[in-house]
Amino acid sequence: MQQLSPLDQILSNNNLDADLKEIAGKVSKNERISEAEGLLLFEKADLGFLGILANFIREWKHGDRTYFNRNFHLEPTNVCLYTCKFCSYSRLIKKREDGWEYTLEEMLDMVKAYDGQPVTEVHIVGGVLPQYNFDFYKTLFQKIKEHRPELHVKALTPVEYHYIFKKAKVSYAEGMKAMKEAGLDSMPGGGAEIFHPEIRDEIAGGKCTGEEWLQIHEEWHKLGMRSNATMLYGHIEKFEHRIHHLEELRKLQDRTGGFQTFIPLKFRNKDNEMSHIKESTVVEDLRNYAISRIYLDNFEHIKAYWPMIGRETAQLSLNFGVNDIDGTIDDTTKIYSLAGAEEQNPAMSTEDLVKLIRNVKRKPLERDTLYNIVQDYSDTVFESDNLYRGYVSLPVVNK
Ligand code: V47
Ligand code: SF4
Repeated sequence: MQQLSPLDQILSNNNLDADLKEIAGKVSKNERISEAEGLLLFEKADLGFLGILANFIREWKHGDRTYFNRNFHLEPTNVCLYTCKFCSYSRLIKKREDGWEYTLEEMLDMVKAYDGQPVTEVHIVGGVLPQYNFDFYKTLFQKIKEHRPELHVKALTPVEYHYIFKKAKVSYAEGMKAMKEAGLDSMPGGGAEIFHPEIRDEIAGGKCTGEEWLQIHEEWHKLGMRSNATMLYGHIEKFEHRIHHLEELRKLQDRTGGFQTFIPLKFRNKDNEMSHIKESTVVEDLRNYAISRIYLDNFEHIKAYWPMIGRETAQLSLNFGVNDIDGTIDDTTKIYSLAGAEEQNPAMSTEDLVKLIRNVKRKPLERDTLYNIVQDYSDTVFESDNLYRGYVSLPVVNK
């Protein structure tokens, strides 16, 4: 007798609630679920059920393929005008001398430090300060491209763009066009937090609104360019705010198709103004990945940011809708380690990453930022593997 797939078992389970069964039916037919159904999943679906649905979609879209990239981070400054309550940087504006504010030359030197290394992307993100204005960033992008044209520049978020365009008195459309001409290749997903003003005003008041974040991405997509999206969850928001956030992203993606990847970001509570809030559990993190995968039917990729959640949860997430685990970054990023992320010096070699993926029976593929395959590591043998392969003719040392 043929064995039923996990999803077929759900569909033939007479004890399952009718509303959950209906959602499973929709997933099996590749149909979109509604906002009310998304909320229902958050409120009552258990981890096992969600994992089966999300993994069905993951494997239907990507099979076992699991992507990572080789990138490095540049953070111009860790001082910021804004005071987002979840951010472990924001206090530093009062103690500016404790932070760093790199010059253009210093930043270019940091890029040059990677010369000859097989990185394909630089991810630039940091605090907002007046000296990092429209002209500064245009020049930075131009100079990086002059130095290393093939390096993909994934830089800044609508938080910075909104601020610098306003100061330079240019529209979002003009501003994004100028950034593209200067060498910007794509936009990372940061600054999204939670779009709903009820929550955003409370935790990230003063910076661009949710609507403005979406408008800037829309202008960027209209230029034929790609970007990512994030959601900061697990603090004071309710499930309905998460669904509102996902719905806004899904609507924009229907209009433009410009998003590549959705990255849920788990709130970490160390050393910020929300330290009293308990962090979400691993079960809740996995549920959130799975529901994101189910809800965002028009997003190709769901990414787990391993420095934030740790290596083991990243491995688990590959069964809950995730098909990308970001890059082999090094300790040039401090945003998360300052906030108490799992990884204090988040460096993972390509070998570590490949083995992490292979150990859970998935297929590791190095990609570039736009998901072109750079290398398939399914069968790669690493130098260190040979150490265990029986070079037994080592000289025997007599004591
Ligand atoms: O917008 C800040 C978040 C984001 C905390 O696009 C925090 O490939 C949790 O967007 N706890 C920036 N999160 C990082 C980001 C990102 C990361 C990796 C890949 C990509 C991509 C984008 O970090 C901020 C904010 O939401 N953040 N503080 C904290 N305490
Ligand atoms: Fe500034 Fe970004 Fe931190 Fe907010 S999250 S305080 S905008 S660095």
